[in-house]
Amino acid sequence: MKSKILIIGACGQIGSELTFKLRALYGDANVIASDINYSNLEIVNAGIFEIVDAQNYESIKSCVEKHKIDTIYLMAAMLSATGEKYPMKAWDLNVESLFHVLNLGRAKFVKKIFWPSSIAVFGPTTPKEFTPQYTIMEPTTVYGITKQVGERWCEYYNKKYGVDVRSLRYPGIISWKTLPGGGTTDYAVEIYHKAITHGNYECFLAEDTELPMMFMDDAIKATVDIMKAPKDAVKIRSSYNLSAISFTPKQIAESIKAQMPDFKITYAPDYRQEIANSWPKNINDSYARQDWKWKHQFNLEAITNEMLLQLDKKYNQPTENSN
Ligand code: AKB
Repeated sequence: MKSKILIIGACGQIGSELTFKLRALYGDANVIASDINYSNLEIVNAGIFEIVDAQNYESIKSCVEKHKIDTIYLMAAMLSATGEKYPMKAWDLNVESLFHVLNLGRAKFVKKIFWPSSIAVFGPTTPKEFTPQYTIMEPTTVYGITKQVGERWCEYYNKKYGVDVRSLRYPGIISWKTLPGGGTTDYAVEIYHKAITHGNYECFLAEDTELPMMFMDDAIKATVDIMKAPKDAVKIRSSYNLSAISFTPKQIAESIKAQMPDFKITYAPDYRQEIANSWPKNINDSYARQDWKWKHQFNLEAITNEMLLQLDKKYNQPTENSN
């Protein structure tokens, strides 16, 4: 029997692309997209869409019952930069939504759950190079605190109640379809948009700030792969380190300049610099590579090629189907 999937937060950067991928894999009728509002019309109009409030247990449960859902991807979250502006809102959204979904798992309404964690679980006392799976974790952002506490609860619900919850520590995700919102790594998406629309970019991080990053296609592949893996292969039930590439603003600017020699970058670090400084430069994800055979595909050059190609089409050669 095919699983019936609910994506909560389907209008967002990762949720929207995950929706299209899961529909391609499992069929339109088996993947229900949901969000708190109709903010992404491409998703709203693309298939079954429900309004679901991730902070309301009954709202999620009634959607689960209505569509006989057995698998939830909980993609709704407030990210690091916005979380620093609204600490309590970030705590409430990120933690309450996770509890609701874990409790639906515990009560056997759903069989399988995906919940994203982040490199934000690490902090200034974590080793910055080749950050191990098991290491010091003292996050200094509200977002990081919610992700770390969430990881602990995922593991707890798995060990105590047998809930099949699976999780990845996403790095910064680069994509061209839907803009990210409120993250510290967002610069690595904005820079491509501004390169195409303005030919220049003012970066809110310093030129030598190295952070772990990944192309959306790789992030979606990792998400699908960990959810497809046999239960016993998923040995870590807090969250897996996940890695592809790392680069600095200067390096991404150079890769853009290789294709657009006139592109100019300037630097005006703001409050997000401190957040970035607290995170690892690169990540050791050997457990994911061993346990469920994770492998990334896109390097910086391939990402830049694809981003500039797609954004040029989007802004300079719009078609009826462009969003
Ligand atoms: C953010 O910058 O807050 C996110 C993340 C690394 O989880 N992209």
